[in-house]
Amino acid sequence: MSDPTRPPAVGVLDQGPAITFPPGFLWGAATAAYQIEGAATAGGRTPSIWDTFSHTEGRTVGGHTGDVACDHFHRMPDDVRLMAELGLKSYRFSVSWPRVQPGGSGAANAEGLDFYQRLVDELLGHGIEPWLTLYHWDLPQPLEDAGGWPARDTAARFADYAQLVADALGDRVRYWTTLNEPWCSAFLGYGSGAHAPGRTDGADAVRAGHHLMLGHGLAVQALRASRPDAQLGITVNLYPVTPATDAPADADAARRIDALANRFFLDPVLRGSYPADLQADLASVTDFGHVRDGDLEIISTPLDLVGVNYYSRHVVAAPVEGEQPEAYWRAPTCWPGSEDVRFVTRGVPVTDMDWEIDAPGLVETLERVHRDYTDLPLYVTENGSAFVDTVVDGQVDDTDRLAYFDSHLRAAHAAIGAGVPLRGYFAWSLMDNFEWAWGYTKRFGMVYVDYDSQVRIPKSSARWYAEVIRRNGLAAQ
Ligand code: IFM
Repeated sequence: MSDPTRPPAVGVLDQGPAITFPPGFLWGAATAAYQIEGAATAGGRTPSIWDTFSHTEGRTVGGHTGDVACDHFHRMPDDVRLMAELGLKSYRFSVSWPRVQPGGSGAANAEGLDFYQRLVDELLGHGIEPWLTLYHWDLPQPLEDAGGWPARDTAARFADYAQLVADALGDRVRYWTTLNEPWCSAFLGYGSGAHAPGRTDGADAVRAGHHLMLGHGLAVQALRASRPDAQLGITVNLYPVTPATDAPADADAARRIDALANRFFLDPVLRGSYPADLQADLASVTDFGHVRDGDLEIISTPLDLVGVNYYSRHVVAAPVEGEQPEAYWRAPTCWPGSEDVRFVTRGVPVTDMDWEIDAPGLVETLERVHRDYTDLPLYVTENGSAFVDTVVDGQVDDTDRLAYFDSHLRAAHAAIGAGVPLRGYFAWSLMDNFEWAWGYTKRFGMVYVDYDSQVRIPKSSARWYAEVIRRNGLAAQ
């Protein structure tokens, strides 16, 4: 239930008229394998870095792990029925690499693949378009033991894995995302250590980012060769980065964080080069000697679409002696070479993650990608919010989350009006799930999950979203 003392979660964009999205707009919801599947040892699945990390004391809140999660592995047909009841046009899920290729190399695991074959068939049987993400952070542990993403060979392993999945599912899956949020894999996984594998080395984070993108490019080439009709893309998490004041030093702080958070990935993938200012900023961290001739051509292999995950904005300021950023994802070690930049809180309403609610930032982000980088179709592949939910009489009235969705969908519509070729929107998330280092303490779902009984309860936001899909738009407020 919403906290009546908290200021309303919307109000940053005008609320109001009924709006209609273009015909064929792809309405969906997203999840990720380790966050919902559970069944961590079923059918030959071996540990990923997230199994190891979550089983290491002190890494996740309450020592929570994805061992059981939402038990989606065993409840998949019911979960797909629920998606159909909500009227989803598409479902974005990720494949667990260690389930389909235990250990991260060698032959496919037929039992693991069978789960995704059944999932895809079930979706298609309900008229729901499957949208497959190959990598949502669950690197097989043996590949981490061999060096992880900072090691170049991991990129080649990823391309082999992509081929193996394409061989099994390419006849039925049209939409493919290679990586989900490579910034998180690289900079939370190897920089701040807040995510698996929990390493804390700025140069490794930069190398990891490069090899993730190299793996992406190699995977796109493999998929394109075997499935010419597939719609191929990558999903990046983007933030508008705003200086706290007009001071030139704050503007420079914003430039630096924008380079690390956004342009680090957008420029190589969509322009085939690293930004010169980023390389200069990182001079004390790395000489980019890990970038070999030809890498950037592979990384910028043409795509069919770009996925954007949007949650919030960064407001930053020049360093002040002795002040430290607080939240884990803003921790200095996330930002190699720019550790001293301050992240400023503006006092606007926040979600349960303490992320500022900023719907206009979605318009800015989409417009920027379209204006500065590409004419390709864009999709919001994740957008959503964590709030504290309470079950009252078997119902969850999540008005804050509903308002968040409403304001961001109005922003998405405004972006389309401004000429952005936005073709779809995926709510994060279909159901409550394992929120990484936060374990089960943060709920992002439109569907409430009782982790003891595994009962699912569609929240008010789910019923509201079903109506949005039905009318292909929003009713007047
Ligand atoms: O839960 C995550 C998801 O796995 C990736 N994008 C952000 C979500 C909320 O933190």
